[in-house]
Amino acid sequence: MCPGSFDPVTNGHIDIVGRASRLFDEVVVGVLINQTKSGMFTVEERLEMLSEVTAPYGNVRVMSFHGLLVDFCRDQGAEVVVKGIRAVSDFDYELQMAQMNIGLSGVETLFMPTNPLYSFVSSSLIKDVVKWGGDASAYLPDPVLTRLVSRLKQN
Ligand code: COD
Repeated sequence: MCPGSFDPVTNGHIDIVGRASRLFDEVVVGVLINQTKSGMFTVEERLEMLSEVTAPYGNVRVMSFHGLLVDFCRDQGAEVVVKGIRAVSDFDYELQMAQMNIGLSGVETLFMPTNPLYSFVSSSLIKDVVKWGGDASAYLPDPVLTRLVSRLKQN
């Protein structure tokens, strides 16, 4: 299980999903439906972009979920959550979530060190860079960059 907001999916996310797809028979990418945070892209748009960019892997399914991650893992038969760690600052929060999740249901969390090419990449930073005309082409897949640029032009 690779969960997240994916608003939008970046090359950092894809790197983790791709590496997970080599370690496990099947990978579920779970997009959180967050009722309190609307985001730039709708959940349907995020699913579309994720499906397009993960299609080459063959063993990756993209789905949305709401509520607890551990419940979604149980429903999908996923026994391991895979998380990318960019920096020590990620680790503090991720460790807390991993321990809560194992306490709630026994689901394991596997931390993968980020590819150094993407260690500073986050969806929110990328949106800001593109908004102000910066070149984010190294950090986003082409179809995602195209959609982001056109979304920002509309706003
Ligand atoms: N390089 C490597 N990995 C990265 C990068 C990068 N550049 N950017 C992001 N990642 C990885 C991280 O592992 C991150 O966790 C994941 O991708 C998703 O990132 P985001 O930013 O899209 O998503 P988040 O951090 O907003 O997602 C948080 C969750 C949805 C996973 C979390 O809130 C959750 O599990 N919610 C469900 C409710 C629940 O169960 N709550 C109790 C938790 S204990």
